[in-house]
Amino acid sequence: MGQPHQGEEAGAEAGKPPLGVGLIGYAFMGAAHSQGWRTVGHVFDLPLRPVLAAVCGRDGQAVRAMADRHGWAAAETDWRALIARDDVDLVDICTPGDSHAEIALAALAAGKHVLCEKPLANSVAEAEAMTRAAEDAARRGQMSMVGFNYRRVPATSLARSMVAEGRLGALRHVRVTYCQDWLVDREFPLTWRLRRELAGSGALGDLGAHIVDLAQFLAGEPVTGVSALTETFVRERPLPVGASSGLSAAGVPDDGADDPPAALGTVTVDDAALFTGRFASGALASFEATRFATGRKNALRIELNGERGSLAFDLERLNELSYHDHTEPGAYAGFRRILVTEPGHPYLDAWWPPGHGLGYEHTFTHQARDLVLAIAADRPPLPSFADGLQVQRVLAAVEESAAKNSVYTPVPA
Ligand code: SOE
Repeated sequence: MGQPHQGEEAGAEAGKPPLGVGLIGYAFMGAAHSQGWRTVGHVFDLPLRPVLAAVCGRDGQAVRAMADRHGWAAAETDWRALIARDDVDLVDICTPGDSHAEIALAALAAGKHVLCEKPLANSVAEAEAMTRAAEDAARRGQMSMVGFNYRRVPATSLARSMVAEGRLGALRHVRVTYCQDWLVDREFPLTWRLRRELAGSGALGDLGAHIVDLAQFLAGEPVTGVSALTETFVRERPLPVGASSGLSAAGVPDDGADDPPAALGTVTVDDAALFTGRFASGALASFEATRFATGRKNALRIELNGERGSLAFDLERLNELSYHDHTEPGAYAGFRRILVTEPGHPYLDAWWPPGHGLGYEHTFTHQARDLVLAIAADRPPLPSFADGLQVQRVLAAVEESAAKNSVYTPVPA
């Protein structure tokens, strides 16, 4: 058998109908999604064969290098051209939030399936328009999903099953934190994530979106109201300068050599958000999202407390789930560690023998698997754009509450 042409797969996938993927955006999330698309067909037995058809980015040289590095068959510099390609069936949006709505609406109008990174949009209005378009498109057989990848850790999927089967009983508390520290250095430049017109918000939308979705996913119910504080600790930062930005300190085109000290720009988003919330059942929640937790690199921790027991997950111990069964006799009760690597655990049938753990990147392979299976079954995948809209409404209520000195603010249904 000759070598498969680029974009074709040998072996188990041969003969499966192709699903052409087009990726827009090629930074960290673009690389992580590429990993997922590249591996999913080799790990899971899927009814469709994902093909890395094209990747798009504004810098032609950089996107061609990324295509070569990550196995994309073609490179585009205009996202509209990517959407128009006949070999693209699914558009995967990994750009900053200010372009999510425009690209998703165009992709849905062009008859494509859509995977959109979180947060779904930079505003509730955008998220509402995207949700309407996605629900219309679903009636035409086009599927849409939001990239809340932490739902696809085997341990969090197992936790969801345990809550759904009543192992915790009536839920009383959810407490969840997502802590990073990459902004502690005042000299970190004013990149896109620190500009409201591009990112929509700061730690709140970037990290807070994850923990609101994960809390609602595990609890199985929506947050109905919040009281919030947000803060921007460092209000001015150096403008990006040098060849990579193409701008000198004075903000004019330059190769970056001999720049004077960088000019400062205003940070227009939050550095941290702390908020409490109430679930529909009356359970109480606490949330913390920060980029100033010095020493914490990507520390997501969540704990649920119910009448019959508790569950706790720590992203830094991704293959483990802590479980306390409160129905056990007191003498023997206590948190025990479930090593989530058994064949019967979510996603694990496809991977390694028990005890051989997975990592952060595998959540993107699982995300790709779940989306491909939904497309093949003509079944809307979760989390849907409507789920993304619910998160966007919580984020907006947080900002509204914080602007009114933490007054309790309902989340519109
Ligand atoms: C922030 O640095 C970030 O990259 C988030 O944007 C991702 O969603 C998260 O998974 C890792 O951290």
